[in-house]
Amino acid sequence: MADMEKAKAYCERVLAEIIKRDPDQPEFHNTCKEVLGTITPVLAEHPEYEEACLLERFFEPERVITFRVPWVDDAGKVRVNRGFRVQMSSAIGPYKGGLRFHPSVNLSILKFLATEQILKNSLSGLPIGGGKGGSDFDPKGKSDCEVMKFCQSFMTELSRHIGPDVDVPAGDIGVGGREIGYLYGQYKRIRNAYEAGVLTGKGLSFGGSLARTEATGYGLLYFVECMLNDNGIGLKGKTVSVSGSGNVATYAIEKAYQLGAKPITCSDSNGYVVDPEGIDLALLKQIKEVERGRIKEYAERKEGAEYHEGCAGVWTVKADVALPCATQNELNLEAAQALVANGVVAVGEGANMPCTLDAIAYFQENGVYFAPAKAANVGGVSVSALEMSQNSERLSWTFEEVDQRLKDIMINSYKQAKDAAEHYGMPKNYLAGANIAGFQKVAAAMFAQGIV
Ligand code: NDP
Ligand code: 2IT
Repeated sequence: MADMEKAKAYCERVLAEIIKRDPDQPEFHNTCKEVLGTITPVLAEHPEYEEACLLERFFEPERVITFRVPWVDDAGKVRVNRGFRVQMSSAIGPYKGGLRFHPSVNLSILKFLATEQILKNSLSGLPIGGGKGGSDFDPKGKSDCEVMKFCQSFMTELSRHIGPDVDVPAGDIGVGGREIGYLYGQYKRIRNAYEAGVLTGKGLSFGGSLARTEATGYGLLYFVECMLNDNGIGLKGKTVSVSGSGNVATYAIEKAYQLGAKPITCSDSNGYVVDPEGIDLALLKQIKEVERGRIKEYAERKEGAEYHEGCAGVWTVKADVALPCATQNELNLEAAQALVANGVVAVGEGANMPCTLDAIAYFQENGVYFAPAKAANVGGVSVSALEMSQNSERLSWTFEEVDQRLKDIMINSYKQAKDAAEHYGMPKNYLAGANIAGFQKVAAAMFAQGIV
């Protein structure tokens, strides 16, 4: 008991210090609060961690790089963006995590994502540390040539800081196959070497892995199915509301169908679509992946589908399972109340921290099964790590082999979250379980490696 009180005081002190030191980083504070609110039992078992300032080191990035990204647009005008890479933790492997290109990108968001990535990567069971990067560049409305020029300038600087055994970026919001291709081309040109393992999410003809495109969305559904089966509910026949219409949302919808559920919504930052017949996946892919259009066009082209302005409204649609797959803080307390009032049984986070802390608490208080991002969306980075393995052995595995490994990883992620939650007396609190299981491994590695 005394140990628990001491551990709690340690967590509170560290959180207060983080907020005082960087008062203008609300997203990062949110992550720190969420993690520190759940890992006290581990710290109570390991009083030596406090003496080693383990938490102070865990939440302080090993290195943060920010840089200028100048480029010239199609009209000949010079543009200047800001580039970042947060190398958060190399305790259990090289820094690993995506790049986000979105006007909202700043240090607070990237530190939150990099911290989540440490614990997520630990839960993957694969040897990867935590990192995240990106830029406030907005790919929307830019020509392919402009995107290429931006990517080349971004990589010209980033290339000094990454490598197959150092730091391995991949995609995230605004960074997909097109961007990774341009980034890889420039890296290869600068290094004059074919170091395929420096980036993941590459095209299949130059070292990409089968099933990486599908991995995050598929993995989310494997996790949610496993959680529902384990609780005697099942996924078959359930209606599913999905937000977003990018990489994660699209393949979550695809796998939901394959597992016998019916996805009825999707969205973008302008609004959302409801299709009571079930989302037409071919039409969605045509609009978003081929034409790079807006989700509004879906309702214009599909009879029976409705479009509504304002993306948050998607959570007012009645569904059995809700899968937020767009961005952080997209599902707040009000949305959680609407979902619960409509009888939602489970929520699975495809995006990183899409639910606010009060929304999560509301789900848990109301008996909604809650699958937290760091355990439920680990499929993407896991197949990235499998891509690194294939690059190292200079071989390509079949889709079936990668997909089977992905399934095993997701089931293992669920088990780790479940077992840790049970072990520490918080059954079904998969968020606490995921934080604890992810943290234990990283903390043990940090402690064993001394004060670095
Ligand atoms: P994409 O760029 O492919 O798609 C993002 C989607 O989210 C788009 O529909 C976009 O709409 C919407 N969106 C973005 N920002 C906002 C916003 N501020 N408000 C409302 N909607 C928004 O990205 P991904 O699908 O790759 O990523 C989605 C989420 O999943 C992110 O949180 C990401 O960190 C997370 N994730 C991604 C992984 C991956 O492998 N790609 C792995 C694990 C997690 P619009 O076009 O209008 O911007
Ligand atoms: O948030 C994430 O896990 C990702 N964007 C994927 C990172 C990766 O390295 O594949």
